[in-house]
Amino acid sequence: MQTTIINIKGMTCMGCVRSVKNVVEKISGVGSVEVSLENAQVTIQFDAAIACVDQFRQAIEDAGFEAII
Ligand code: 9UX
Repeated sequence: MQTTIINIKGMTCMGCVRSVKNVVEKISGVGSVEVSLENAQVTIQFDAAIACVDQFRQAIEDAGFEAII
C-alpha cells in the first residue's frame, strides 16, 4: 500500500466530504480514504499496482471539485 494526499478545492460541508469519500472508495485498489474538510484534503491508501493518482484526480473532478496534485 502507498499513501497519497490530494488537496481539494470546493468542499464546503460534510456532504461534500461524503461525496469525495464515496467516489474515491469506489475505485479498485483503494484501501482507506480519509477526507478532511478543515484541511481541504483527502488522504488515500492504495495499491499502486492497481490504481493511480490520476484516477483519483479524475474521480474528484467528476464529482464537481477541484483536485490539486
Ligand atoms: Mo453541502 Mo457539497 O449541502 O457538494 S454537499 S455543499
